[in-house]
Amino acid sequence: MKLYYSPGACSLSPLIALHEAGIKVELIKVDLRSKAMANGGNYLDINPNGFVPALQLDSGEILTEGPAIVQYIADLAPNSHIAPPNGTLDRVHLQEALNFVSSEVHKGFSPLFHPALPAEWKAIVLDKLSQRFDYLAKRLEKSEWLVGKQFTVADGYLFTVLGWTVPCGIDLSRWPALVAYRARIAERPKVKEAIAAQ
Ligand SMILES: N[C@@H](CCC(=O)N[C@@H](CS)C(=O)NCC(=O)O)C(=O)O
Repeated sequence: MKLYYSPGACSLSPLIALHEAGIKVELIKVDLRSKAMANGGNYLDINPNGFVPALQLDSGEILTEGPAIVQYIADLAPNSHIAPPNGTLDRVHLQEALNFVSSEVHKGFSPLFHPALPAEWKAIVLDKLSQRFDYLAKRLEKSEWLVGKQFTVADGYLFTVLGWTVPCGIDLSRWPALVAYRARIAERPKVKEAIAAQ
């Protein structure tokens, strides 16, 4: 399999899932501006939307959308227990968490990476993200992980996007539970490996 990725982007989330699952893949780096791939091709031929991540299976089939990709990876390695089994209510809670991280946090950050973002809009975006962080911090004060009693792919995804508080100049120390959560995940050997692999 091949994972199309860009250092620091949301593709770190499937990379964490792959390391936690013990699955080896070929990494193909993508320049998100030019859409050029490190192996010489045009990434738009892989994903016409131009965004990472994409996972290419050995059959050649391509999967896109981070929340779908991490669940596919987790199901390839059920003994890694990074997703509750399909058909359980906990699996629905995992999908709930992945969707929340995707639509409320990941895409909440996205305007902040746009250089032409007007100041008034930026203030609205930061306020909305603060509300999401308040909610997540309350949850993570009571529970170590987003779903169930152990690390799942939803934690790898939230860890990834919370990392963007640094380049976006958001002071995460306002939410000590989120600082502790990120530190807990950063200590995981497989997460360290994934970060280094980028
Ligand atoms: N809906 C996609 C969004 C992925 C996404 O936003 N990727 C960003 C990096 S974090 C990207 O590649 N942006 C470059 C672009 O959109 O051209 C998913 O959830 O996988």
